[in-house]
Amino acid sequence: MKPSPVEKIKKESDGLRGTIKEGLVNDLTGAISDADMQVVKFHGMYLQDDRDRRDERTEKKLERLYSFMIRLRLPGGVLSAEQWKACHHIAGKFSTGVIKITTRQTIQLHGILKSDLKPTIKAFNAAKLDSIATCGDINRNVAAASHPCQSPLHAEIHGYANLISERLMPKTKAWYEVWLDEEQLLDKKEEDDPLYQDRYLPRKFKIGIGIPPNNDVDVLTNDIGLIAIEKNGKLEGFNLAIGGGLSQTHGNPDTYPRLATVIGFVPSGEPTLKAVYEVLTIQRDYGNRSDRKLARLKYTVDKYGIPWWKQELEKRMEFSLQPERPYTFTARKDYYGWHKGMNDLWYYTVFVENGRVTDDENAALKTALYEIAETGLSQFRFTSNQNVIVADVKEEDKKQITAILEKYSVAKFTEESSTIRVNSMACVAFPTCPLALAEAQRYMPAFISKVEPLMEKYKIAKEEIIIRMTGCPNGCGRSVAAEIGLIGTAYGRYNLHIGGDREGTRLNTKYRENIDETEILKTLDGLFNKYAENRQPEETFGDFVHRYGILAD
Ligand code: SRM
Ligand code: SF4
Repeated sequence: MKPSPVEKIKKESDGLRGTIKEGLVNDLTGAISDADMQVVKFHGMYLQDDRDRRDERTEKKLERLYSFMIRLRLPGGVLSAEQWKACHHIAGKFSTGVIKITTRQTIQLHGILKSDLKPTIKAFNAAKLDSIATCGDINRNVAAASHPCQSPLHAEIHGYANLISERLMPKTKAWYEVWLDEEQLLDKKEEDDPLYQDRYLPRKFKIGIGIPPNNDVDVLTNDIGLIAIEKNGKLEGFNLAIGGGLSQTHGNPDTYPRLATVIGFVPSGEPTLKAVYEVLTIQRDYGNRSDRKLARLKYTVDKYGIPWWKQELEKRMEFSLQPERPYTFTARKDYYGWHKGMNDLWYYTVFVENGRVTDDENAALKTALYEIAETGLSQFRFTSNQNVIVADVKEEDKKQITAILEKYSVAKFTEESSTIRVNSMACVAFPTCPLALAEAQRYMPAFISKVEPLMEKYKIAKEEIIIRMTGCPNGCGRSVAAEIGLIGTAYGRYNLHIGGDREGTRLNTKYRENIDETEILKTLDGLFNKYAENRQPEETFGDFVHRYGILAD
């Protein structure tokens, strides 16, 4: 089958250099060439335009209002106070000013002009931060369980996130050459890349590490999910799960969301790293390079089947997988407010609505986090639910941090927001995402304000129902893995999905198609009524939907 055009672009990109340097100095346009658009993704950036202003620009016969989004590589999502301050200043100087925490524990800045790309990357580099391989057909930011209070394994697991990220980095030095003006290597052989070669992977690749019993990282939605197995407080190794991925395309029945399948156990240390590496080599060699809609690992897993995968993986690893070890997930959430870690340090999880760090009518969050960073008394950890943890705070410094959180209404917004709001999540969508069909993060807060009274009405306001919205079926806000998922179909219209479980081990199912807000609220009203009247003690909304046969309606 004929390779997709992106395959040619990768191969001919001269180690991901393309003609980016030339494109940067072409001031006739705010954009870059179509081929370079693909190449810069591997450097952690996307060419976008302001979709709110497309019509106005077309009318004035102007080119689209182009700018770039940059996404950082932050395995496990940790920033020091100094790095937070740097991000704050970089965001203010070169981007829209909003620091966007993503669903994979990193940050994105939007609205960066082409002429500001190099200064932005240079400023990040000065803060020891990079954006290498956070997009493109390559391993992305490695996500890991966020809450240090919850497991003695936490620090060790974060060590793995870093090790895996490093091991799966591309060998090309293009990022340093293009953005930091470093000298070109004299001997290109140093860039020989046994993993990615010159073709990289057929498609994006994601790895998450979870620590039961909290599945805050949504581990099974990743191409590779590593589930930490502990015995007497020590890490024994990981259950290895492969083939997770959430995207589907409206009207294309060959595409589907899938949770990863656990195929066995690998001991900690080198065997884990080897197993991960070889899953990538198999996907590199067997993944679909013709149809990008069918190129994710999940399709390669289903095409060849689990027995074949195990056999091929064992052959390449040169050792056998052990039988899967027992584990249970009981939650998938962030624990807001102050909690004490096993290391005697304190952690305050701040609710960041849809991951947008800014100052607004609810709280002066951006100012507060900057002031906290200035004290130098904490680190910052991002969660896969788009929140931030003010982390590693000493007992004696807690008071000072609390005062700042209170002064700027951050504590109030975190502690007094409704249960449904703090368990909600939405992807970026308009105005920057080129693939958005409907609003998500700009609409979700107002939508939640309309769901809250329904929950009050049926006295279920304390239920921790997971609700998520995405502006299209790509699933960036993991809407198909929610108890209630809204998936954009057209402007103002969504498919309503219900029945995912609270722990992240069962996807939801489409219940109503292409409905508007009035219809969504009416449907939820009916569902909440049934749930309030017929649920069993402790039964979650997602489980009730299945037991009560709602999906057959
Ligand atoms: Fe995503 C594409 C934003 C997590 C599945 N995603 C995009 C792009 C880059 C649009 C594009 O291709 O031009 C979006 C940029 C919007 C913007 O303006 O910022 C975008 N994705 C995001 C983020 C920022 C959503 C958020 O609000 O936090 C998340 C960044 C994560 C990160 O830090 O790396 C984000 N994307 C996800 C997730 C959730 C996850 O990984 O846990 C998924 C579903 C899981 C999965 O990968 O299957 C996801 N994004 C996609 C897809 C569908 C991929 C596929 O298998 O077909 C696309 C479209 C594509 O790749 O063609 C996409
Ligand atoms: Fe864009 Fe769709 Fe992802 Fe939302 S889910 S950020 S609309 S690609």
